[in-house]
Parts: sequence; C-alpha cells; structure tokens
Amino acid sequence: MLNKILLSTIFGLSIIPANAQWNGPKKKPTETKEIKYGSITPKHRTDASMEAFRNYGLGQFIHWGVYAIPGNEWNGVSAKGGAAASEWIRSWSGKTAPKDWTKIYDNLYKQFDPKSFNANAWAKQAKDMGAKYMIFTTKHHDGFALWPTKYSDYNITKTPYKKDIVKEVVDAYTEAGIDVYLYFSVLEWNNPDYMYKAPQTEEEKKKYNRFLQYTRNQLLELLDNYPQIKGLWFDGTWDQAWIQSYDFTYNLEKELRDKHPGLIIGSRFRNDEFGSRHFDSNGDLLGDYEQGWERKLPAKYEWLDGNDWDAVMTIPPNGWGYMKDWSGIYTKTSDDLIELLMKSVSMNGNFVLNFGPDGLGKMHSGEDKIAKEIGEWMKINSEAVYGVRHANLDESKYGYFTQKEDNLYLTVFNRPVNNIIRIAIDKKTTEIPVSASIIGHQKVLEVKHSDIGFDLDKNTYYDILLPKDYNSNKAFVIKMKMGKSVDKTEKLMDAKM
Ligand code: H79
Repeated sequence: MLNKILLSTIFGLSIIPANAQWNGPKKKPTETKEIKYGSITPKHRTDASMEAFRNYGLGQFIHWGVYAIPGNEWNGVSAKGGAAASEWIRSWSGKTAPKDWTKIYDNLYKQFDPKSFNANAWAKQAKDMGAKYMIFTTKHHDGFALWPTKYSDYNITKTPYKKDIVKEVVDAYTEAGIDVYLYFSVLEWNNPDYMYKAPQTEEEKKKYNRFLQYTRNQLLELLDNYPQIKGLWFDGTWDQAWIQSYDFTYNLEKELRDKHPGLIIGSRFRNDEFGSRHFDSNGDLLGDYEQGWERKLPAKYEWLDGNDWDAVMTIPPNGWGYMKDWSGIYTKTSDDLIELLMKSVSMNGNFVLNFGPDGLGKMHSGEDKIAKEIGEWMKINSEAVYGVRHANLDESKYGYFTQKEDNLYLTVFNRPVNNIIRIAIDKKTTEIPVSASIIGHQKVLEVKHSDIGFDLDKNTYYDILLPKDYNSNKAFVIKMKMGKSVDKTEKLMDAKM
C-alpha cells in the first residue's frame, strides 16, 4: 500500500489504484467521477460473438512454452517452493535453484523441438471433452513467442521446431469447431524495454514507449496472422508502467476492436486514468467480461452484478505450465472439476480448464484421464451446460440449477438419503416443474407438489422422487419441464398475526 501511495505521489497523481474485489459483493463507489478512459464497449454486448461467448459453458486453456521442457524440475530437483508456479520456473530462486538458472532457462528455446506435437490431436481431445472455446498462450511472462513475430527474435523460428505453433493451434481448433482466444502476457521478464515502475526520465519514457509500440505491433500482428480468432486473453497488466499508460491502452483497445469486429477482450487489459483495474472508478466493467476469476469462483451470483465472466482453473493447486511430477500435491478430480463447471454455468460463467503439455507436445497422462472423464460425463449431460442461463431460484443444497427455455436442470452432487429432491418455487411464479427425468436414464420421475405450509414462506415445494434402484457414482442431471400448474391446489389462508 505504501508503495502504491509513493508511486501515485511520484507521478503527481493523487490516486491510489483501486483493485477489484473478488472475495465478496462489489464495493460501489460512493461518488460518481467523470471518466475519460472508461469502458469502450456497451455494458452488455448483444452481438453474435458475445452471445456465442455466453453459450460456451466449457473451455480449455493451454499453457505452452519453453517452461514445458523443465516441467517444474531440473536434473531431478523440484522447483516446488523455489518458483511461484511451473510456468514461472524462470524466476526459480533460493537454495534449490540450479546455478546460473536464468541463463539456462533463456537458452532452453534452443532445445524446443516438440516431436509429438499434433494440434489436431489436441483439438480432438478438447472436442471430446466438450470444450467450445480454447485459450492459447502465444507469449507468457518470459517473452517467448510461439509465433514467428517480426518484432522479437525470441520466438519459435529460432528453435529447432521452427514452425508457427500458434497457426497450427488456431487452424486445428477452428477446424474442429472450437473458438480460439489468444492469451498474451504484456509483462515480459527479459525484455530490456519492459518497465515495472512508471517511467520518469525522458530516457525511461522513450524506452517504455518502445515497449508499448512493440506490444501494439505484436497484437496487430496476431490479428493479421490469425483472423479467425474470437478474442484476446490478457495477463501481466498490473505493473505501474502499464497502469500509467491508460491513454495508450485506451486507444489500443479501440484500434484492436476496429480492426477485428466482434473481438472479445476481458477486464484485465487496461485500467482507467485513476488506476482502476477491471472496473472503472465508477464501478463499471472495463472490457466485455469479468476476467478476475483465476483459480477462484464467485460464491454468490449476486457478486457478479449481471456481468459475463469466465473462471480459469488449474488441475494442480497452482501450476499452469507442464508439471512432470503430480505426486505430493492435490490434483483436482473430474468430480471436483464437474462441480466447478456446474457452479460456474449456474452463475452465467464459462469454466475454462487448463492443460500444460510437456516439452514434446504431449498432455500429462493425468490430464488425458481428466479430459476423458469429463468428456464421458459431457456426452450425457452437456445439455445442462451449453447455452444455459442462471435460473432464478433459491440455491439448492443438492447441486446447481441451470435453465434453457422451459427446461430446468438440476445437476445433483449431493443425493438426499430419502431420495426426495425438494425444489423450492416462489409462490408468485406461475412456472412450476410439470415433469422430470434423469438425463441418460429412461424412467420418468414422479413429481409431487408438497405444500409444507410454513408460515410466511415465499416458496412452495415440488418433490421429485428418485428411483431407489437408480445408482450413479457421478453427478447426474434432473431435467424438469417447466409449465403452468394444471392441478389447482387450494390456497391456504395465512393467519394474519
Ligand atoms: O498464466 C497463469 C499464471 O502464470 C498467470 N496467470 C495465469 C493464467 C499469473 N501470473 N501471475 N499471477 C498469475 C499471479 C500474480 C499475482 C501477483 Fe499481483 C502479481 C502478485 C503481485 C503481482 C496482481 C497484482 C495481483 C496482485 C497484484
């Protein structure tokens, strides 16, 4: 905090950059400011690209770069505890770090030759898992570009592999019917023009301006090279130099959008002139969707204020790039991940699961297993995931509701011991569950109106009876048809107290 105050004072701006809250309802600003560099796009875009984004449900993230070669270890020594995450291994420090590690890392590209890489095989796996979009790392914090960029030598053409990996990925996924978004880290650890603190001297300003132009050039290049992409997923945009470049980033966002109609950009790209990130100083979303749900989910739908969002999630606790050794850490199971998926879509969010292929281009065997298990589940249950919206019902302790037209879905994770699923319906609504079934199971389920008669209860209840002989060791989906009540149950009089 002190740092931030100091920085703000140094730059002659009496501001303390506000950071977005991801752990509770949004704090509303108490006063309205005049903002010049606020949101460019409407609050809720309704164009076809944005509607497609809303319908994805499940996505895949892929982190790939030279960090895949070490896979979070070097010569049998683990970077665990010495580096923040596997894709951060370049910053390995402390007792366990190999001698001259940064130098070793910065030369790894000379060995990058992923002989087993097959973009079509990745795309097939993603499709079989049920992913509708994917996000691919074109360049992570180390600055290594997986496409033949004209603007830096540290790129794929200088490796033994040589070929344009971004092109292979974009083409294969697009061909498979999966929309592609490009991940782009603004932060670059080993670019001499990169700056963390805002430039002060003329020389520093010149230097950082070169970095800004370089960033712009690379982004325009990506849009030129891969016109099929649907969006850009930004990262590494939290340093003061970038934050103070709000004029530049505002114009750049406009330029990118003009060049690529329909382009989707999340809230992490830029901030307003008061240093507010993700949301401007008046609390309005910057960009098209909330992009702060990284390894976390909102606990309540209300926290989202109706915004679009995605959640990006790792299988290990933290580690986006390849991690050879999954022992001694908790890796999320397909049950964990399916629950996070349903929790996300029940709150109008997309769930994006990360994969970190190895240095040869093969997925971790643990990831193969997860993709297969999720895919098997999705094959049966995906209608509760794609194109659904938040259902306006009280939260259920059995699982998560999603809704599409007159279909209400309840994905059950907690099966009650009495096999009665009780659905609370607002007495004022006319739409009630008129029939129910389990997706992938033939039997029609009995639905009973159970007016339990609580005083002052806003709800009435519908009981869905699960067949005792129906067994499942995975979450299952109850699909209900919503319609007008046919039986006119008499209204009980509430005593006036
Ligand atoms: O690519 C994966 C990670 O490597 C990357 N994002 C995902 C998708 C990532 N980089 N950094 N982080 C995640 C976390 C960084 C947190 C911090 Fe900060 C950066 C702590 C201090 C500087 C942002 C700014 C959070 C607090 C201040």
